[in-house]
Amino acid sequence: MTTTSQSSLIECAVSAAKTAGKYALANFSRRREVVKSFKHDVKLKLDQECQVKAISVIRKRFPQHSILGEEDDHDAYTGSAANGYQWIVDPIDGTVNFSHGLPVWCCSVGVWKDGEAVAGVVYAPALGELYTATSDQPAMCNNRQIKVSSVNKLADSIIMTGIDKEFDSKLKPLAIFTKLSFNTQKVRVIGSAAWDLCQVARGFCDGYFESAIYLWDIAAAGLIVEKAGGRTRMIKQPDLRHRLSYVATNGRIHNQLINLLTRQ
Ligand code: LIP
Repeated sequence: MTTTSQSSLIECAVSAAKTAGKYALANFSRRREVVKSFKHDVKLKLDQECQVKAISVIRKRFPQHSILGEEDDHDAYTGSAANGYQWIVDPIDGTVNFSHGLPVWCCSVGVWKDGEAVAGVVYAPALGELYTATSDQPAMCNNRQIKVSSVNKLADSIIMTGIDKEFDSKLKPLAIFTKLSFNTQKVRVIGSAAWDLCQVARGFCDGYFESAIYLWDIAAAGLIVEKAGGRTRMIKQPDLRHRLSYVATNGRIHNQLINLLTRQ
């Protein structure tokens, strides 16, 4: 891929993420307008409105590309476009945080070509943080290069994780949380996978794992981790609902973390 096309992709992804993120922040007083409530999740009107904002930016610049958004009717999704480009959008990642007024939430826009991430943007407007990466440019936070940590022992690490939306149906996330707690320095559950992954990328923590996360949560931030010198792995590939199991680390503790997670 030519550098020009990468720069046009990242420019559009930044514009889409910032348009959606700024709209969410400007409408923060409407954060409690709920479309549907679940026991451990919520769907907001602003989720839908921010996705429309982001997609309108993408469609205007790349009308031939396919787009997968968290708020879509996923049964209607027809997969990546004939030209191989797929935009993957989470308009508000950390929706429950956002709805309660917590500042840790972000808009994630990933661009994949033939199934490989080529550009990723994570914009956390309430924190003033813009994370970017392309397959041929390093990971940046607010235009400053970021790198993963040098922690090389799992026992000395902070691992970010999450409790998935449907955890009532199984206790697996809690069992993993317990196992991680005994084998790391600390485990953190912040509530925004894309932001968590960006903390691995900038070396503020050392790994991330969720047993049930969605493609739009990791599509941009996974590339940002890799371009910051880290490693990622889909332990379970996306199912028909785009749900998967995902690990990301600073590279140095990668095998230690995967061995712990896969050990009975
Ligand atoms: C959230 C993720 C988080 C996960 C939550 C939820 P959403 O995404 O960012 O890591 O633990 O269950 O999936 O729903 O806020 O876009």
